[in-house]
Amino acid sequence: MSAVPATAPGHGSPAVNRSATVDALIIGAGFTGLYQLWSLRKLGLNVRVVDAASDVGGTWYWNCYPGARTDSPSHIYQYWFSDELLADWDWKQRYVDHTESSAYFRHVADRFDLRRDITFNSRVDSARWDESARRWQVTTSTGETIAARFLITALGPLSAPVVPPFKGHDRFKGRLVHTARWPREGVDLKGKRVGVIGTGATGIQVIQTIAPEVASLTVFQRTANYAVPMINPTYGEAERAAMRARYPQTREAIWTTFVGFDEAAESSPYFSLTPEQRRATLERLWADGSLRIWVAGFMELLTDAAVSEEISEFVREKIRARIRDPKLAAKLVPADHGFGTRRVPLENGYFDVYNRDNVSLVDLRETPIVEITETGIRTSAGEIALDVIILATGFDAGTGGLTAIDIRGTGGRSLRSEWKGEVRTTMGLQIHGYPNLFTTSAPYAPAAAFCNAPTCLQHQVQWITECIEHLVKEGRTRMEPAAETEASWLAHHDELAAQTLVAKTRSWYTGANIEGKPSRLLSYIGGLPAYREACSEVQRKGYAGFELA
Ligand code: N01
Repeated sequence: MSAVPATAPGHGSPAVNRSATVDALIIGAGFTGLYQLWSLRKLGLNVRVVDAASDVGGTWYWNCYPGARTDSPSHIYQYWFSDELLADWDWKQRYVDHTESSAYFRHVADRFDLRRDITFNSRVDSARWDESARRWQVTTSTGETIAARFLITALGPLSAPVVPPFKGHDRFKGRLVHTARWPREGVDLKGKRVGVIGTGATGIQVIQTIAPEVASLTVFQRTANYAVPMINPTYGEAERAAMRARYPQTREAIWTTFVGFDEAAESSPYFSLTPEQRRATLERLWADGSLRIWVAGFMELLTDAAVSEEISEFVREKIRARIRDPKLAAKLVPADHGFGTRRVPLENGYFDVYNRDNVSLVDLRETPIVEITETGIRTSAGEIALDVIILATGFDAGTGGLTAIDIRGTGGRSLRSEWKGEVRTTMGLQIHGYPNLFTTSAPYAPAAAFCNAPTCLQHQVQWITECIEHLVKEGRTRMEPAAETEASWLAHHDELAAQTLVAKTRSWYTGANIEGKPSRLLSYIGGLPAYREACSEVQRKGYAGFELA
C-alpha cells in the first residue's frame, strides 16, 4: 500500500464540505492520539487526527475542573519514545495538575510539529466500512468526509460523561456543570452555595479544592469511597536530575509490573507475615503517599476476601481518625466494598474538609435525590438551596466514546446496536466485523482501566503501529480478528475476572454505573506482562487468529 496524499487543506480549522483520503485517521488528540500520529508518520503514512476539542490533551483538555490532578507520578505519566523529550521536559512536582499536564501535551505537539495533521473543533459522527474500497468512510460534525484505510480510536477510556437523569434537570436556574465539561474560563464559586453530586476520584478532588472558597458546600454521596493521602513534593533541579538518572531503569520497570507502575509488588504472601509484619508493611506503603498500597502492595487484595477485609479495615481506621464527628465518620467510611475493588483515588485534605463548618454531607442511601428544582436539590428529607450544582457523576467508561460514533462494520452492522447486547473486542485492540479498525483503551485490555494509562496506552500504540507496518509491507489491505479468536479472548478474560473481587463489585469497572450496560469487567486483569506477552505471541505467529487479506 502506498501513502495517499490528503486533499484537505487548512487542517486546524473547522472544515465545511471537504473530502480527504488518508492512510490512517486517528480520532482523538490526547495522550494516545499524539503518539499514534507520531508513530504512523514515521512509517511514512499520510495521517490525520480529528478532535472535538480546540487543542491537544484529551482527558486533560476536558477535565479542567478545580483540583484536577494526576495520581500517577509524573515520572511515569509521560512518553518514552524520545530521549530529547525526556531531556527537555521539566516536571514541577510528583503529581501534576491539569495545567501542567496540558502544557506537556502542547509542548509535545509543538516539539514534533504534530498540529499540522490535527483538525480541532471537529467531532467524528460516523464511520462506515466500505468493503469494496477497503476503506473507512468517516464523516465529521464540520461536514468533512474522510476516507481512511486504517481507523484508530484514541478516545480515552473516560471521555463520555454521564449525566444522571434526575427529574427537573432542566429547571435549575443556577449553574449546573459536569466536571468533564468544565468551562475553560472557569466557574466563579467564591461565596456561592455549591452542591457536588458524586464522590469518586473526581468528586474528591473538587470537594477538597473548593471547600475553603465557597459559602457552603453540600456533598451528595451515594457510595463512600476509600482514598489514600497524597504526598506531593515540588521538584527542584536536584530531584529532576535524580529522576532523569533513573529513567533507564524506570523505562524498563514499567513493563514488568502488574499495572504499569515502576514499583514491584510485595514479594511475601500476605498471610505468610505475622500480624506485626503485616501492619508494619501496610504502614510503610501508606506512608509513601501514593497508590502503592493498592497497585504495588499485596496483589491478593484483589482476589482474597480475608486479605481484602484486613487491608480495608486498616484504611477505614485511617479515615475514621481524620473526622471529628463519629456519626459523620461512619457515613464516610466505606462499608459495602473492599479497598481497591473500585478505583482508589489519592486525596489531599478530602476527609478533613468534613470538619469544616461550611461543609455538610447528604447520605443518598438514607435520603435519595427526588428532583432538581429551580433553586436547588430536593432529597426525600427536603430541599437544599444551591447556586451551583457540580456533577462529578463519572463516565460511560470504555464503551461510551465508541458508541457515541455511528460505527458500521461489515454488511452495515452497527457497533452501537451490537454492544447494547454484548460488548466484544479482541484484546481491546480490534473487533470482529470491523476490519482495519484499531481501538485503544477499549474493553478487555489493561488500558481500559486497571493500568497506569500512559504505560498501557503506549504499548497499544506500539502494537498497532507494528501491525500496520506489517500490513503495509505485506501489501495487505484488510485485517480483523476471527470470531473464534474473539470468543477465546473473552473466555480467558472472563475466567480471570471471575477470580477477582473487583468483578463482584458494582462500579464503572464493571459497567454497573450505567443502567442497562452489559455487565462484564472492563479491564483485562491478568496483568500487563501477561497481556503484553499475549500481544507479542500474536505477532510472533504472524498475526495468528486474525484474518489478513
Ligand atoms: O467517576 P466515578 P469519577 N446519584 O464513576 C456518583 C479517573 N479519574 O469521574 O459510587 C448519585 O468514579 C457515584 O456514586 P456510586 C479515575 O480512573 C482520574 O469520579 O455509583 N450519585 C460516584 O460517587 C476514576 O475512577 C483522576 O454510588 C451518583 C460518582 O458519582 C474515573 O476517572 C481524577 C449518580 C462517580 O464516580 C472516574 O472518576 C479523576 C446518581 N444518579 C478521575 N450517578 C486522576 O488521575 C453517579 N453518582 C487523579
